[in-house]
Amino acid sequence: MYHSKLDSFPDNFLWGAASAAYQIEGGWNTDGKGLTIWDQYAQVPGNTFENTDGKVAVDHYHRYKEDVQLMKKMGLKAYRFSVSWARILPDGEGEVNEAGVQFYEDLIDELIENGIEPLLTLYHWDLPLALQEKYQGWEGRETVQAFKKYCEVLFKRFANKVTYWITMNEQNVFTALGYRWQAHPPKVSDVKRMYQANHLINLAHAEAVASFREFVPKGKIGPSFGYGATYPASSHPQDVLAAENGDTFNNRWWLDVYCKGRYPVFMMKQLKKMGIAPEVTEVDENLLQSVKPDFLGINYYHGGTVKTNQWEELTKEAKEKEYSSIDPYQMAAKEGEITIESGMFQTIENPHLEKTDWGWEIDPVGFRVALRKVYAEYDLPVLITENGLGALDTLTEDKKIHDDYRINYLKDHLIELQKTITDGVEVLGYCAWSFTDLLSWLNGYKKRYGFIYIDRDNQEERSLERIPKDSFYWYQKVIETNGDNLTNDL
Ligand code: BGP
Repeated sequence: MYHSKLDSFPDNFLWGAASAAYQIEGGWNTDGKGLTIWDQYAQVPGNTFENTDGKVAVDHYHRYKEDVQLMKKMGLKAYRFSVSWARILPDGEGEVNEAGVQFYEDLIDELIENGIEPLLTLYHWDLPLALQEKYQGWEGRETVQAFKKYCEVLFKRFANKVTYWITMNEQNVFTALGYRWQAHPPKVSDVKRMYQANHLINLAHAEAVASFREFVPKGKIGPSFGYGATYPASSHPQDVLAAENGDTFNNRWWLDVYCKGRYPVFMMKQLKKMGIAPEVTEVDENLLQSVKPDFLGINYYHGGTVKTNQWEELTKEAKEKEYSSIDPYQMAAKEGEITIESGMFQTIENPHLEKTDWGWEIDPVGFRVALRKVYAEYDLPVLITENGLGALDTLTEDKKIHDDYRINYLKDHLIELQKTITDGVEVLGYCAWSFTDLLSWLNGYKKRYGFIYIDRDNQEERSLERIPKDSFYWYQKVIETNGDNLTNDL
């Protein structure tokens, strides 16, 4: 749709920025905090980039007041952060650690006093280590109950202070990296276990939403999903079908469960045939169907492009060669590795898109495509819970960071967001990733996302001084004008 004039951003639009506990807090064993799976994982040489860890991170735990003052200076309307479960329940399920709860209460109070809406994420990947050891983490149903207990501690304590709550951060990402690609704890490579753990995480999400209705009746809750649209490589019907499969595999497998309370039929049937489908009881089904989120949190970095699946091609080849029997499984095994995707789609590069220094496609229009798709399909307001550019920043001698590349990235995405709002999508707010520089899970401290530079690198903590970048002042202006300045110079 072409719009000659764009609608303004809504008056109460939540202009925000985001973070996650492990990536900023530090204080890894301070004030009674228990260990998390990341505390342990990062200690094993070779697991993380240059063995970076979050022991000190950017020391937000001790400097949160200074950070909130910078948020205020920037004019931020909302701040998304996550709570570290092991600060609240050090062993994941037992005694409450009052000092941990108090830390978040102080942070929340500080935000509110400075006119900033807290957006609280319940789970951003730092599972208490004790639960991993006792119950095999998300593979044990006990962990679902522990999560419910943890959530209820926070619901009861902050019901009157926090309106917006996020259950799981990027469930699609952390399950794949943890149980398939061996890049996150628990460093497993087993897709059957991945789908089973993922199912239990769905139950944990649903339990949290159900309790939320009881304890925080006036609040709003939803997941944060790592979402991107799936493009077909061409208009060839096989590519279009592949894109359907890709979308189901990458997105609907989670979004349908969150929003419709059931798994998508085609994918479930496919996983059953492969013997890797999760075991779903009737009680589970009822629980999943009994809850619905209030909004969809969307983390948008990029989508993907796919072409027709490998077996389709191999079968065609076999027919052409007039093989008597066609067994694509065996043929594929001969040609290379069989994956879950083999029979559904093949991912390819998109020749129309530029990439970041880390090879992530840059696709602002895809942001609009993605938001339009989820809004049309699930009929829920969307909250952008992450979007941003990871880059190598240079500190000049006069202590400045001229990050025009980040400004351009954010600006392009925000203009597309404004078009999306003009199209008719209900968007509650936008949280740039991230407020300050922080620890990238797999890329250390040099991949910087923040509006505020932190003086530290992979090996050295240095002064941890906070230095606003050019993008800080640019975003300040965006917020001040409620986004009206974005299209001024178009
Ligand atoms: C998302 C995570 C964030 C953050 C971001 C950037 O997947 O929710 O926690 O890490 O991606 O990713 P990276 O640090 O790998 O560049």
